Amino acid sequence: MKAYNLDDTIAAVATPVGESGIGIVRISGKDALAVADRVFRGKRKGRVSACPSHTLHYGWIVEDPEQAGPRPEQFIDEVILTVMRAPASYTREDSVEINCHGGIVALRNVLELVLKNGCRLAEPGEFTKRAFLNGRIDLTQSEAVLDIIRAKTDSALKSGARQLGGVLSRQLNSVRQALIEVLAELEAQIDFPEEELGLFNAAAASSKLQSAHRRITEIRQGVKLGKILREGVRAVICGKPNVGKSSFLNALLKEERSIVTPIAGTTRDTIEEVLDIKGIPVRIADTAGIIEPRDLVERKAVARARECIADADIVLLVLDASRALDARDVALIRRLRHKKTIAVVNKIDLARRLRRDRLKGAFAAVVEVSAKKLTNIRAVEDAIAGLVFKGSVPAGESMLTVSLRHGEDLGKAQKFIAEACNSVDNKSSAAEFIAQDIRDAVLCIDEVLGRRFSEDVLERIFREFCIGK
Ligand SMILES: Nc1nc2c(ncn2[C@@H]2O[C@H](COP(=O)(O)OP(=O)(O)OP(=O)(O)O)[C@@H](O)[C@H]2O)c(=O)[nH]1
Ligand SMILES: [Mg+2]
Repeated sequence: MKAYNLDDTIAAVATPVGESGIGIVRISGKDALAVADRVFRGKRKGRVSACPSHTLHYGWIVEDPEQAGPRPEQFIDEVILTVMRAPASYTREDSVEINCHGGIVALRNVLELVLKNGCRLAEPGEFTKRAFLNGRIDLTQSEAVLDIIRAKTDSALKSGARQLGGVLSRQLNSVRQALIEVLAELEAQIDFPEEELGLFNAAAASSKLQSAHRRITEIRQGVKLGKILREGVRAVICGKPNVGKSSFLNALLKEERSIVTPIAGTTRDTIEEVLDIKGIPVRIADTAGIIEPRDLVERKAVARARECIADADIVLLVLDASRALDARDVALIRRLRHKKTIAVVNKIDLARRLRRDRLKGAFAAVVEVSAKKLTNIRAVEDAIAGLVFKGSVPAGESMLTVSLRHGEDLGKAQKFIAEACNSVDNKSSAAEFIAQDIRDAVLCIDEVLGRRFSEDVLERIFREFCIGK
């Protein structure tokens, strides 16, 4: 395992590049306050390093603050500087945040000056990595930071915040604790087999193991949900030309995103947008309705539409209520029979020719709408959410953004627990083997919490972060 270097002082711009009111240069490490002394000239006399923790200081970033009376042209930026002393900071190290003006040049110059005065440029996620290595948060909480940054809907944000708040850590720690208790009893029995201490109560152990298994099942259910909240579901709108696919996308988006005309074959390429449907980020694509491509562009559009349908979690097949189903509709319906498909029967404001009974049994749901008059669009959203969650997003304990990594480790932990439980119930293996299974289960849980970690795993997690976080 690599020895993680926590001895140097890191710095980075923590805000996005571009013009903004404020931009922040963040510094963390044992020299953070000394570095601040070397670049900051406060309005009030005195060094930053002599200031108490959690104080704000107004002043200027200058090349050489010690020099008597630097001229204004030597001033780099007018700033507010925040001092946070270890351990009461994000990283648990001495930290300084410099609130500069948010221009690219101002920020770059301040950062360069800070780097020249004893800092190293931070790697992506290094501030959060330090928070983890210094023991302020565990690995699940570190990952939650990323979930919060990336959240695209309120539910995703809430879920990330719960995980950062330690809900998942507490649940896992309590399962871990229960396993350790059983393990201790088993080990006592292994160490003192002759003594009738009555230390190992098989029934009690079995019930503890079962309960641990059950609790991990609940946590794992959050895996699927968490993945949905983070990555969203993919939906695709397809159907024959001119049935109103683009109109329907616009109705869902409540804006004119896709071009709508009475001419068949208007949409010649796939258009993708993200919608928030009851907290689920839904990536939705409008496809070209072309069936017989006339040129290369249209041939490519058809290929793209097919790919989109193949990748989609949910297909929205738009049908025209004012026309009877024809062979092409039937062929499309047949092609979609392996997908989760919602039939969106559009143009119900017109005289009806499409027979309802022809659609029976072929779809996960059938919803009748008018994209033009915006009738019943909500019902489609309900149907989508229904397919994803079989109800709306629950806001309960289980709603945690458990990543795929956790899913795998927790699955392994469960296998070991089941094995151990089985052996206890059937008295089928020696105490040593049962103890080993429980130890392995604990190791898997430790992996998720980051009590044990490999450089690889850390690398993978923090690589996803932006610089400055
Ligand atoms: N009456 C009525 N007309 C509609 C409705 N939805 C769409 N239309 C009309 O149908 C025509 C085609 O609409 P589009 O949304 O471009 O259809 P599309 O399926 O995207 O067509 P392509 O991109 O060519 O495949 C336009 O003239 C729309 O105004 C509806 O609910 N009622
Ligand atoms: Mg279209």
